[in-house]
Amino acid sequence: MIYEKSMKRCIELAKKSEGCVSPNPMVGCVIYDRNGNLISEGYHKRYGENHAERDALLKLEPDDAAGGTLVVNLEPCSHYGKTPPCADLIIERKLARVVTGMRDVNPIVSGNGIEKLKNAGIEVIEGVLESECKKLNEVFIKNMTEHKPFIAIKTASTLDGKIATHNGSSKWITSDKAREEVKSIRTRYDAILTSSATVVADNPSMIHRCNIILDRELKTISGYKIYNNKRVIVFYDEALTPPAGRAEFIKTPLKDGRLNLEFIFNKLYEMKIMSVLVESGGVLNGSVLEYADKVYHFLAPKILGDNSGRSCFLYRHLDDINLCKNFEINSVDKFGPDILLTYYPIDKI
Ligand code: AOF
Ligand code: ZN
Repeated sequence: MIYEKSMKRCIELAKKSEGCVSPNPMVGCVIYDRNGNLISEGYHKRYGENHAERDALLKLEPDDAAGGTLVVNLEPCSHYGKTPPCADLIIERKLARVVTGMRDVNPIVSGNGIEKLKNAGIEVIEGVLESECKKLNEVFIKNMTEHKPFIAIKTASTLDGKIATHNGSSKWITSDKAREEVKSIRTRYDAILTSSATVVADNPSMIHRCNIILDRELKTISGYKIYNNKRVIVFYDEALTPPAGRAEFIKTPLKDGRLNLEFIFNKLYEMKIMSVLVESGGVLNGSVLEYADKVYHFLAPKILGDNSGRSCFLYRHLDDINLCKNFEINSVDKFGPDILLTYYPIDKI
């Protein structure tokens, strides 16, 4: 397919905005003139700013793109939002052809942008590198279709799935290179979520613009490094009185003696926190697994072999191997001596 290379470039451009456009999708755009020469590129840089198509078109003189082709990873919008509709500008600039990666899942756009272009006599080619385009905007798709935040889990274990010895010794399982990659993964998410147990055991900094602590009994107040971050949200048992402090304390109902995760994720969505990276121990990882959309699993080429070592997912007792939760491996990458597996659940617990 001749537009695949251009779509790859759109995805590359879109990724430049990783961590900056939430709750909007990441979008990149390239434009060719009537002779097939690349004449402009653009992307949606920041929430509230120009969409990718507008960014690319406004770099050109009004007639430059006439008769040309515009390639974009998402259906051009048809609505008046923070900016006028991209579809209108494309029509005004007299493009002959528009190539898209996926339909917009936002119900106010979905299909309308394509229809507007077709009604104006523009040729539309849809679905180029569709699965890559959908992966790129997996957070946006989850948000728009389910009205919930996208939940990812990051864990780092030995080959035998251990994250610490029986007495909690865990520093460091993976290499510097793997830990650098963790920092880059964090920037893609609106918030990092951890448990009071991890804060108390490891006193991590987890430097981020928004940190969430699940702290039923309010054990972690101040002093811990995580509280030095820009924004800290603490979910705690609604029966307790919150301490004074600069964190945002949120009263939370319990379910089976634990903080109710469903309530927490709904609350986070209300607070416009569209994606969450969970970085914690096996117990919270196990509880979150039911809600998880994706797992980043670093594996160090080591075996702990201790039968009371702590595992990365700890939440049940089973006798039948057929009851395993199943996943689909998405990618395998190497960071120094370690590998990073990313995988997606393919069934419910
Ligand atoms: C595009 N190109 O680059 C983006 C699109 O709040 P607004 O006005 O920025 O509108 C956000 C909606 O516009 C968003 O939910 C999605 O449907 C679409 N985003 N569309 O054609 C872009 N970022
Ligand atoms: Zn738009």
